[in-house]
Amino acid sequence: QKTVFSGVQPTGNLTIGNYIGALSLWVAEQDKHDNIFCIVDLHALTIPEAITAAGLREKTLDVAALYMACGIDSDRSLIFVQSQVRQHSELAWILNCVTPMGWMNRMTQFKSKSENVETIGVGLYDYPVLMAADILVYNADLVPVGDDQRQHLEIAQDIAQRFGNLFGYQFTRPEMLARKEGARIMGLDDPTAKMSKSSSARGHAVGILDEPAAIMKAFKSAKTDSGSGVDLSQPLSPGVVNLMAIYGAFTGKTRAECEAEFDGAGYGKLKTTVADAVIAGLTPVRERFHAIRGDEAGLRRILDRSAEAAAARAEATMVEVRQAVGIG
Ligand code: AQP
Repeated sequence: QKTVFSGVQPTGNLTIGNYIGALSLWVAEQDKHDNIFCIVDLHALTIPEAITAAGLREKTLDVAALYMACGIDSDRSLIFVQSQVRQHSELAWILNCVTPMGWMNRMTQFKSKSENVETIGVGLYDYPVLMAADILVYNADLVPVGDDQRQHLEIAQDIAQRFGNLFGYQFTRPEMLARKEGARIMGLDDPTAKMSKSSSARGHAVGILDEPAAIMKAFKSAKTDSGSGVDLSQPLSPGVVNLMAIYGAFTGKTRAECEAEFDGAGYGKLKTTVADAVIAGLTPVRERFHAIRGDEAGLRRILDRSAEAAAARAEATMVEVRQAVGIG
């Protein structure tokens, strides 16, 4: 069985981008693998201006409940909070020391995320090394993520290899697992920008927990193009492609099936049909979320139990890593 590792930062309200690119993929693959799913709260500290201590604690529990509401089964998968397993931070420091700054300087997400931050912390720059530690500490084989994380996964592969060359301990090379379609859902307001949970632009994102009326409203105002409907004799505009990708992800239909279904349809019809599919898909998730989140003691028990199991696995790796580098 292959080991799967992935995580989401407990920042903002998770969007259908997170759902399509990450969570729904985890669920679809869950039965095939040995799964480790983490709520990466240490990563959420990389933009400290955007969090408060109380807010971060709440959001961390929200995201854990959302994992389960989306279909992650705590009997089959570990679901835990990153900061509860100290080995992530320890390995991140060790990997920091073997990661050339030249590699880090190429990270495009750092460039785009630091644009809106007044004082850029070293942690934001170092985000990909902590992510590499998250993955490598479990010797994960597969990392199901959206397309925006491709570069970070590649640097994790490179760090693993460099560590092996320097110290002789070879981590498992982690491979990316991404959807063929829907690996990068774009903003409804601007189909050239990735849908992001930390964006505050109006009409940009659809939250997994949004109410049906809000979802319908967001799709009705989604940006398409100056045409009036789907015309397959012309190249489809990015906004229309994005709507079809969302529709495909929620209905299981291929791009070709979506195109055939909407050929000749007006944009109004396209938008409401996509919205209906999203509402139908998310309504049971929202209902389960409220039930799971309502039982906070039960949720904490699951997180504690998983963290203990994850820590035992991470520690087994760290024993070898410490030995390899000569510490501990
Ligand atoms: N628009 C997207 N389309 C497909 N997948 C996406 N993911 C994020 N946005 C999209 C995937 O969701 C997972 C969790 O991401 P994260 O919380 O670690 O941070 P991120 O990648 O930076 O995602 P966001 O939503 O943009 O968060 P903020 O705004 O907090 O930075 C990852 O697997 C990601 O690929």
